[in-house]
Amino acid sequence: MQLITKILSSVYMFPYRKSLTRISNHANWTCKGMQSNKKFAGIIPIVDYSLCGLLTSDKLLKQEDLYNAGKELVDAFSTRGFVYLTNSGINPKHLQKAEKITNKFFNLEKSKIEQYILDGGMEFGYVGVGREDVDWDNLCDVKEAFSFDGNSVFNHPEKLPEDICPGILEFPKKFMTDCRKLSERIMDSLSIGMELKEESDLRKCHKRIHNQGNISYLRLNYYGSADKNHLQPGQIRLGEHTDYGSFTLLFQDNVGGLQLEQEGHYVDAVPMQDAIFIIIGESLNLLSGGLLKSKKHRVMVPEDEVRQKLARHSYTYFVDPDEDVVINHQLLYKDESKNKADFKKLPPPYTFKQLCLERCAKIYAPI
Ligand SMILES: O=C(O)CCC(=O)C(=O)O
Ligand SMILES: [Fe+2]
Repeated sequence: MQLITKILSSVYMFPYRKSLTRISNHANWTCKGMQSNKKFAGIIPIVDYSLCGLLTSDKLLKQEDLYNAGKELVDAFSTRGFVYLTNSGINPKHLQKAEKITNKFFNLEKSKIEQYILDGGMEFGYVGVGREDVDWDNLCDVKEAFSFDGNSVFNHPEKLPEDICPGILEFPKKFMTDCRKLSERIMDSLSIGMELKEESDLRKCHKRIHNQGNISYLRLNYYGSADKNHLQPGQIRLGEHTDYGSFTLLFQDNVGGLQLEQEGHYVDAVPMQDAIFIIIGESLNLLSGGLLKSKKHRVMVPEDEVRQKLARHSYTYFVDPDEDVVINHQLLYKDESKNKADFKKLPPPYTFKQLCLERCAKIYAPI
């Protein structure tokens, strides 16, 4: 009890965790009945990516290591749909910068922020409370966000709110470059781990990341203090949804609230120090012929009164296929028997762009 009080008071005193210190490190949790060499944080499989992460140069990267990590990732994504990736090599400084910029930007006067409102698409601009909702039948989600797509950050820096938030132009360049590089390594691991035919290599579906024709984007999510937002009973921070791209790299702070659907129930995704939470999106679920699972998730307000007072930050890097990729035609496996679809009877091609347009129409209220 004393320990819990101590932990909570340290979180309260440092509302946003100086060095992204999470509540505790769960790396050594194992689930009963699981093979002992598999590690879990609660229900989330942990994959150690040290041999393939960004600290390993392209030159030193070994196919064998990509294969081994790929097998572990495929095992986790095909059973659970998500993992905690440790030792990714993402520079912790990016997260410290993201924290500073997030605190600065979302505490500016609303009239300033609203000049940068998201207008068309989903990949660039500010979204305030009540503008975006994954489920309009229930109370609105209590969150704000700012999204940066690579095309804006790298090719149209004039679009960024540097005038009201100095530093917001530079930091996403480095962070997104690392996220892209890591994502490409993950794609290579998955292609090898899934034993895809060479022509179906996942990188071929993601050739234009950070350029026109691919909207992969970084999003700063800010869930304001629950007591200041006067939440109504039953109101939550982010409603139940699945992501719709290929996969999402999620960096969450130590406030908690993320929950994952598992066999009809929601289970807490307890924050894990220095790990990236990765979840499969609908497009990769389709492209893999259903092998990699795309799971529902949501963000709740913590029940604990101390934590409710904390603003929660998370940073999501959505890895999306190129807009013209047909997502409802399965990629080809080396093992012909896994290529289940009868290619003569395939449904009409449905591109990622079509999926995005449909989702945008559903989740955004008109300005
Ligand atoms: O903030 C979080 O932890 C989850 C965010 C999320 O699921 C999303 O933006 O799609
Ligand atoms: Fe999500």
